[in-house]
Amino acid sequence: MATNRTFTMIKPDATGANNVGAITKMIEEAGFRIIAMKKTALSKELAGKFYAIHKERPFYNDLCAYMSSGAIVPMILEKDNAVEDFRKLIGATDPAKAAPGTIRNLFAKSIEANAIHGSDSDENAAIEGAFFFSQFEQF
Ligand code: RTP
Ligand code: MG
Repeated sequence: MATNRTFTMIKPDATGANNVGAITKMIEEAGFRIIAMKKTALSKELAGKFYAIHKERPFYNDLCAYMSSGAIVPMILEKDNAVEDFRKLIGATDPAKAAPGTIRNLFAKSIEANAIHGSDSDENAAIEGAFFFSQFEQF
């Protein structure tokens, strides 16, 4: 996959609060093009697979329960320097530390229910995008 792509997922707290439109608007206004998008949900088992990298972390079980607690909106996004620029747009993991005007500053409820995911590398962006979308769903 081209290195100008990243993967994101609007999390259950934000879909539950009807913030999908507001968040998607911020993403587009920041210059990202939506290449793939859908509304779906994860079982606890699939959430565990998606976040397998965090298996040994103390928050892993809570995270899997939380990520399967409601609807999610996964997306593949395109922009120059996508991974790094998107992490800046969403802000720090803990909304109390997220810079003003970032998506997590505006919409996250807690360090766990923090509104949105953003891939941390080009390699993970490709893996995570392929977890949710086939090549025929990317435009
Ligand atoms: P993400 O992968 O979702 O974009 O978030 P991130 O890189 O900013 O943070 P990461 O360390 O990868 O953690 C993944 C997600 O786990 C939840 N978390 N809970 N209770 C806690 O201390 C804690 N720490 C992290 C968050 O939902 C975080 O986004
Ligand atoms: Mg992460």
